[in-house]
Amino acid sequence: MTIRLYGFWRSIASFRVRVALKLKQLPFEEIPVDILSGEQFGPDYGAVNDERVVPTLVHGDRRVFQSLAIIEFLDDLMPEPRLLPSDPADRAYARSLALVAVADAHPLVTPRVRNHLVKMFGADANAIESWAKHWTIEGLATYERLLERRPPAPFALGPRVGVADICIAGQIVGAHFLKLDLTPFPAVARLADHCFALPPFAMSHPFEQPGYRAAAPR
Ligand SMILES: N[C@@H](CCC(=O)N[C@@H](CS)C(=O)NCC(=O)O)C(=O)O
Repeated sequence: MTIRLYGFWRSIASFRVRVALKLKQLPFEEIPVDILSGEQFGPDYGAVNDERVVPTLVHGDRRVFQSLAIIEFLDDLMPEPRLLPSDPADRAYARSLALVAVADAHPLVTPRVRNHLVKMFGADANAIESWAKHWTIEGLATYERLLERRPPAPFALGPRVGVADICIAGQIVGAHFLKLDLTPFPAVARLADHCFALPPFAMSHPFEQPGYRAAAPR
């Protein structure tokens, strides 16, 4: 059954799902939704996703949104390689690590938040960049503290790559967009090196997507 992924080259949440699909070697077709031009608010995508955000994964007559829910759905669909550990405590830890980016750091730098800052408070390009850098660095600093306490070996939960690594890698992608220096976050940087050495991560990076070449990187 064909899997369709509504996503966008620049979207960190789409990156997370792309990596999961590729780790599981599930073929999929990606349908771009240009969230910078507002295509997510149009009637076509409105019929697909009521939240008006990417990604959405379509599998048969099932539509799943929210990257973490999608990744868990993929784990049920194709259990190997498992992206969430089966041990309850490890699974909770993996989800906690994932949610630092998914629920706390990443939402603050999405287009809807940036656009609202411009519209409501007159933020200019410098202010927006400084906002994005601030919250991206906060996320990286949180991960650094967490990874210092439980050092990756070599991935966050041990020898197998999983959902926590995918979400931490997404935070690194945010750092790449903003050209942030990762020197203050050595544990995060080491984990990123391990992740991006794997083709599913490297091939899913926004800078490797066809849309990146067509657009001026922001
Ligand atoms: N928590 C959601 C985040 C979804 C999200 O905010 N996606 C962004 C792209 S990374 C988006 O579509 N933004 C559109 C907007 O902000 O208007 C997930 O993990 O799927």
